[in-house]
Amino acid sequence: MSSTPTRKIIHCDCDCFYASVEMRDDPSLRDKPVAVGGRPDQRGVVATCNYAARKFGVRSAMPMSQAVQRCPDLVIIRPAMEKYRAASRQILAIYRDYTELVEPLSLDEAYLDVSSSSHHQGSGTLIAQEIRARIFETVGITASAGVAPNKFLAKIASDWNKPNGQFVIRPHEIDDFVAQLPVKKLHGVGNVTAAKLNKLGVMTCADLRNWTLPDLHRSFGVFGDRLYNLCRGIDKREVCAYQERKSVSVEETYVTDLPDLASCQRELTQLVDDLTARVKRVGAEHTIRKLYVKIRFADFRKTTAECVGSAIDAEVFHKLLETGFERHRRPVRLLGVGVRTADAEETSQLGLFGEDDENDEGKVGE
Ligand code: DCP
Ligand code: MG
Repeated sequence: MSSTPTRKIIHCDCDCFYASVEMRDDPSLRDKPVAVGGRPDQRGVVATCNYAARKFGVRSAMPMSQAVQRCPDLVIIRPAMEKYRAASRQILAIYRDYTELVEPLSLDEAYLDVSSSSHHQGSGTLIAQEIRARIFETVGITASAGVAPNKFLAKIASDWNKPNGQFVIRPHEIDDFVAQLPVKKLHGVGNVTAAKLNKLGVMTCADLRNWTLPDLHRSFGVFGDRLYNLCRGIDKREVCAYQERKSVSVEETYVTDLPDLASCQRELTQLVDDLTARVKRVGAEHTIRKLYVKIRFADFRKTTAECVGSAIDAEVFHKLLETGFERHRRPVRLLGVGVRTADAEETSQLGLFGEDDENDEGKVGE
């Protein structure tokens, strides 16, 4: 097969990031269940929660009112994004001491390619250990890390011994490790695809390996290629240090549902103004390729209407809103408007079968 040399990729992910920063700043929170997010009486959602709260079943993206039902003693803290951004900058600076090839995925998560690093004689294990120790000393929070020959495996590995742990997958261990993984763990396989596979009797990657490439193509289109490789532990994606942003958006969850299309149209105007300002701020005006409107209905169903476009156009957004609204015609709890930018095409390929439309109630903050 490929003769490219084995790479060493680290995926680093802080533990309950926003909550850890809050516990650092107020140690009396350490032994209590803590959630960071919006107010329960104003339809706030949980951005994250510490591990004590997770024991009660509290989770990211859950309505805060539900979180309080599960954990009546939950301490709720409003997000302080500036603090989290500052912590994130410190962490990034630590990563960059080990390699130029750092690809941040969010404020608390990044891939590092340390294949050419001379630290610790190039040992990914020791580099990851040192990075985690330095994050703890400098920022005062814990992080977990995965070390593996590619991004897909490094990401799974960082989750393996969470919190405050790390896990290494060496080249000769890949085959056995991946064989027993449930297909749901594969990058790009959401609930819908997993259900489809399970229905066909495919539970683990070992099951999936029985499928030929043409079979996978027939059932999954272009994504079939990716599945073929992933279930064998193959992932050639590079760590991209200078990534363009893929979309810019703004959204709002309303304290009371917007009852009809007319009230949504009224709110949309403000959102489009906010988006215009944001796109300008990040310098994305000339990379716009698509416009979209996202709607979350009162019954939590979500839809996205989008079209090709190269500039923000209020009229187009209003038409998209109408298209999206007509799909379910009921009160609306969340509206968002956004633009997709130049290099987004490739990644949107992974959102097959509409699975992006599940389980991603709006992020608080970013
Ligand atoms: N976040 C958010 N809304 C979500 C998910 C996450 O605002 N639906 C924010 C809060 C998190 C941060 O992003 O602290 C990082 O997200 P992670 O998915 O890495 O979750 P955590 O770091 O909180 O927990 P874990 O220990 O599972 O990584
Ligand atoms: Mg995290």
